[in-house]
Amino acid sequence: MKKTLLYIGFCIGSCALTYAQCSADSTKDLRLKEVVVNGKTGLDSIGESKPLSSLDEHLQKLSKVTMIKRGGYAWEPAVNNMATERISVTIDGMKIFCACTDKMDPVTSYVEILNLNNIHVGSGLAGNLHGTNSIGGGLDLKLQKAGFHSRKLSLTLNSAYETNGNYRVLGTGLTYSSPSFYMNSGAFYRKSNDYRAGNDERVDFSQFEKLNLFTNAGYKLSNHRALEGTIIYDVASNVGYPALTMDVKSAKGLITSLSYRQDSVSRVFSDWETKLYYNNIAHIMDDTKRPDVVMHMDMPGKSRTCGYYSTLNGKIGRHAFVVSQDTYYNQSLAEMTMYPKDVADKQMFMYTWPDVRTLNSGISFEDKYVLDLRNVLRVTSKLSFQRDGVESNSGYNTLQMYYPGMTHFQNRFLWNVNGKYTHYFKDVQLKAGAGYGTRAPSPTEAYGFYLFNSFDNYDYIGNPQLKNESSAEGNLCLALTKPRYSISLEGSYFYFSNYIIGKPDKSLSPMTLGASGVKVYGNLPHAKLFNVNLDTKVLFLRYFHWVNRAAFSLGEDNKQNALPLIAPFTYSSSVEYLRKKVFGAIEWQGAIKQYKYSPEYGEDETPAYSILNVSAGYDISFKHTVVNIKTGVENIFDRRYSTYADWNNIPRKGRNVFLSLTIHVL
Ligand SMILES: [Cu+2]
Repeated sequence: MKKTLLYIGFCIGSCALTYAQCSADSTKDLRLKEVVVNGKTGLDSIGESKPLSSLDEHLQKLSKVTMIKRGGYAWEPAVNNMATERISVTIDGMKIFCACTDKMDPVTSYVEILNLNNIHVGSGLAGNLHGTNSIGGGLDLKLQKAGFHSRKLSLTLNSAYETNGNYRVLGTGLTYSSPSFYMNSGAFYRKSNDYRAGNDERVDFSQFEKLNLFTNAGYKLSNHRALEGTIIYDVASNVGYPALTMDVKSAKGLITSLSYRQDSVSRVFSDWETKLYYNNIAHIMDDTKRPDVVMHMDMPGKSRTCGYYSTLNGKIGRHAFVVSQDTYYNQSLAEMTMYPKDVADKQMFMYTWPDVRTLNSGISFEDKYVLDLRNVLRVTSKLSFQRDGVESNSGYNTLQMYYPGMTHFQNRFLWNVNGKYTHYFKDVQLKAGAGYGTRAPSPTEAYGFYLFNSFDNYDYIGNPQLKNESSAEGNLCLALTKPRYSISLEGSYFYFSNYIIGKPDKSLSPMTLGASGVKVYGNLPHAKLFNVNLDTKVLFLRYFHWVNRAAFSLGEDNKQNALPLIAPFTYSSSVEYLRKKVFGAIEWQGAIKQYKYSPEYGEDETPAYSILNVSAGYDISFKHTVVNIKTGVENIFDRRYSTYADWNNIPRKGRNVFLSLTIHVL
């Protein structure tokens, strides 16, 4: 009886998590290959209104996720209005760190949508079990794996075209599965010229090209044990960044992993996974195509990470728990060589990331305690040790001039603890959570050296003596799920202590010509951030879905000044029609004027905007073949607009007509 109750409890728990929306979830069609708790999103790209759109475009449709845009490619994701430094982005639990000091290459730029099975969006401190230094939340990009099934071979061919930018997409995937071996491989290619903003205005330097190759394979050693491996090679070349002063010649990422999995370990322990991984990112910037370059610069960067994690799942009575131990070692190195116009003048060389090394090792724990059918308590905690510092002697000597007391390496202890209580009452789900956690400064914040930020026009210098930033978080969610409609209202509040941000230092003079000054990273006594999201879904006339979303955020520092890059009130509303093989959708999205903005960090009042998109699709199936055709028009009225998150107000795409064709041969 007890067991049955427990089982029902778990089922209710999982189902409610799937259907009610107390978690980030934006697509209608959830692929439940695995139950992901605390926020999940099925990445069923074919079911989307624009199937072969970039991963960035997929991400920006998700609740709580916003994208900071510096060009046509590689947007920077933010969760709960917190970007790279405060969130963790992992690929199947693997840690990867970008190699660009200007944030041109977020982790999400090294994968393709066809690599992924789903994206797990986690909010706040408990957002990502494998996350480190993440207080805002996390994205875990779960890779597509064919899995061990009965013998099957399938082939997918993808192609798409977009008029705006003459954007071409080609991709193919081959999947083989059998009871003891599987492999899925693919190649994906994208190329776009400069895109056009509304009113037919060309956005120079917004072109890009990208090739992605990937293979996942698995081999069953015995009934309960398997080996799995992944190789992804991704290379982007000739990428323009209209909002920045430089472009990218090439950004190469090699991502590899090997893991050992075992299920039914013992009566208590169910699954055990140990994964070893290594990734290498090489980033080369380029200013040779820009007109009027006062001084030519070479700015290569690299980031290499190796690590492992070992995760054990188990169940004792009403407790379902996960214990994970993980360690990684990262090297981040970036340099800059300046070539003066006059050949007689001396070249200048410096490290902008002086061979920063980070060793981080931690243990995390999650316990889900099913009190009874209606009440579930989840507690998560992570404790980690971090040793970081500067390996390069010349880089160390330079930084030491600014920080005489600085040591080569330093140790930090990081921890977080978080509790969430869920109550189910008929169709209503109530969640309340609270937590506290810390994060270490990023390589840029701690050791960056004269990094120019084109947003506020300041050079930035890191500060190795920064204290850890901490956050106290509270969140509340109320969701109602009926067969024909659902509503979810969710709010989160973060109170930061020792908030890390750059502040002007008048005693220093900038290195970049024309810069307004130098900012040095420091700890603000406190800052706060509040987010609220409302999501509704209505099913009507059998085949129509009406989906609405609204979000509002507010961020303030200790002097009640606005924090930078905080979204104003944004909304979207869409009606989708789906009947067997026919699909149609109309979507309206926009934002109100950005009343609260931060002039200190280079922001201005972004005007309100709204745009309209339409799309339609049709499936044709033969014996063993399914053909999916989709077409649509984005920004129908060719509005010229930019959002609060567009770096230096570069405008977004104007009218764009797309056509995609996917052929799936079973
Ligand atoms: Cu770069």
